[in-house]
Amino acid sequence: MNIAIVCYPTFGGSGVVATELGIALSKRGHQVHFVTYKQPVRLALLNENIHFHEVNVPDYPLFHYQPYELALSSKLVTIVKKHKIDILHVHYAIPHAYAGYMAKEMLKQEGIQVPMVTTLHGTDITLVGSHPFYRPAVAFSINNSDVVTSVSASLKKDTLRLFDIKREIDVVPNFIDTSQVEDSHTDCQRELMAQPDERIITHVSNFRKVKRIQDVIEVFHRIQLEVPAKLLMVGEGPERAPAEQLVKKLGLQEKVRFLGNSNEVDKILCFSDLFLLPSEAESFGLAALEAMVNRVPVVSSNAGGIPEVNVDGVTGFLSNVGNIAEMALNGIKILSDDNTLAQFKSRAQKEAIKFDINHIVPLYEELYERAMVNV
Ligand code: GMT
Repeated sequence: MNIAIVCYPTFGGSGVVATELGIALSKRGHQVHFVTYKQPVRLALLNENIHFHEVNVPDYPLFHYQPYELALSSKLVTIVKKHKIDILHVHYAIPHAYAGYMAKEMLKQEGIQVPMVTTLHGTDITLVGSHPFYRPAVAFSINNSDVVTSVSASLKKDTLRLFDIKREIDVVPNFIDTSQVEDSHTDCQRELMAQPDERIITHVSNFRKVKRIQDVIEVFHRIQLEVPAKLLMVGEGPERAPAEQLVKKLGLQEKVRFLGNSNEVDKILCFSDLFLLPSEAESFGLAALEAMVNRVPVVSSNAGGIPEVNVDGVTGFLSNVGNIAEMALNGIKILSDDNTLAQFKSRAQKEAIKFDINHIVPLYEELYERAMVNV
């Protein structure tokens, strides 16, 4: 198949899922065309099956806001025609599903039918998409996609609750490439980060408010009073500066390291003992899954789709959003003896393997076939 994937190219979860999916599809012999404003961060190499098309929005004095959707839909029209695209797969409803729909309609005028699969990721529904400024356009583009998927059952429920949806939504969970993890474990350099008697606790995110970064610091503060530990904060975003201030206020500067964005998260997770994810909302929690496949148990909130990934008492623990006292106690429970930690580590990885890429990618291929038959 010739597949066009529209996504954000950034470190955010939806971009990572879209990129990994495209790479996996290309390995299965499909021609994959990424269409976005910058080469996706996880797309290291292009090859004969992977192509990248940059969307440019030239500036013009009249534009207060640059018309990205317009440029994207025009680009899609050109690419569909030039590369005989069989399917458009848009990740994150805003504005991709809307631009994809416009491209489909323009192509229809020329007698070209191209089906569109829309994958809902989370904040496009729960945080941004349901805002009255966007809701009608988001509902319209969901209702007018040929196939719609959500990354968890919880997100499907939220979509049906927040929008007037008149169509089926298929749940296709996020996935992980377990083969890559085994490779990265060959050079695990724990000694660079902590003393032998210290546990390593990690958080990875884009440091937005929804991630409750202050809770990460507060939970760590309580854990390290009982168990010698270091905290590694991976990522960048608006909540980094307030988090650094809190670290200072609590006198934790020697124990907390901010590492910024990283393309080598697996190498950090390979020496981590615990992952913290206290998010306010999380449709799936890809970061938790990435931790688990690297044998890192997860102490998290029970928001959204996290319980579909982190199994309470098995791969880690779940608490209500904001219950930092309980999260800290759960962390201490996991970390305080080697046997318990080893059990959680092994169960975390076992559970994560259920989300292996080889189980999930064929589900998307089936949906592409279905969309192509029904268009
Ligand atoms: O919140 C983020 O980290 C970014 C955001 C995105 O769409 O780029 O993530 C959402 O999609 C991820 C991939 O499907 C999910 O794993 C995240 O749970 C989801 N984030 C939220 O719902 C807050």
